[in-house]
Amino acid sequence: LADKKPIVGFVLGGPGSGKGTQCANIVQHFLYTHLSAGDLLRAEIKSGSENGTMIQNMIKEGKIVPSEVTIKLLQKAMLESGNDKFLIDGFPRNEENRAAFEAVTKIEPDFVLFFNCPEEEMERRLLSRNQGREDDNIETIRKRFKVFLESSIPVIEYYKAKGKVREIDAAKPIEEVFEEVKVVFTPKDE
Ligand code: UP5
Ligand code: MG
Repeated sequence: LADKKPIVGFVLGGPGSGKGTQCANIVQHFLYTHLSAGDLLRAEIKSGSENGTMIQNMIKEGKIVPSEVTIKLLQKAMLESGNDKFLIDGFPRNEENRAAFEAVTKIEPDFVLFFNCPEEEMERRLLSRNQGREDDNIETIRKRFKVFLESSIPVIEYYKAKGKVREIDAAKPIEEVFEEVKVVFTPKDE
């Protein structure tokens, strides 16, 4: 990481848009390491770290965890992976996340995947996920949608203005979404 600039793609989209599902597909076909910021934060809660309670409370409220916490976890995971190509899933979620990541790591994303999906469909998916996530209840889901619209959409707009956004219609079945995703990777990797 120190001597070579890694290749980074941010994977953004609303709660339940399919970021994690599609990243799992991508890493089976392309040589990227998938880092979900949400998964790293949930692992941090489980590990019993001193930040755990704070993180848990913020996730329950659909709020964005302070960027220094998330960035530290991402940097550690990047280093430990030994890879130099990353899909960073669910981060950055606001302008402050974005600016802090670029300032701290000196990394700018090569591309941004944006999974665009209507709220009704995302809500349906989250309510039927059944994986025991503390934020998959209708009250928290509404808060997550609001934070996405107010704080995360501006990040996507920022990268759109830089020509980095690859927008995917995420409302289709998983396999059809992946067909669209593959196109983004294939010309670059061949
Ligand atoms: N599913 C997926 N694709 C489907 C399709 N095409 N058709 C039908 N069903 C589909 O998918 C969700 C569900 O839908 C699954 O059951 C799946 O099978 C099905 P998934 O791939 O998990 O969607 P994803 O977009 O990853 O949804 P997720 O709930 O993980 O998104 P969030 O962005 O809400 O969650 P995340 O884990 O990124 O963040 C959670 C919280 O952590 C945030 O609210 C915030 O409080 C905190 N956080 C931070 O503070 N900072 C960060 O940087 C990151 C997170
Ligand atoms: Mg996810």
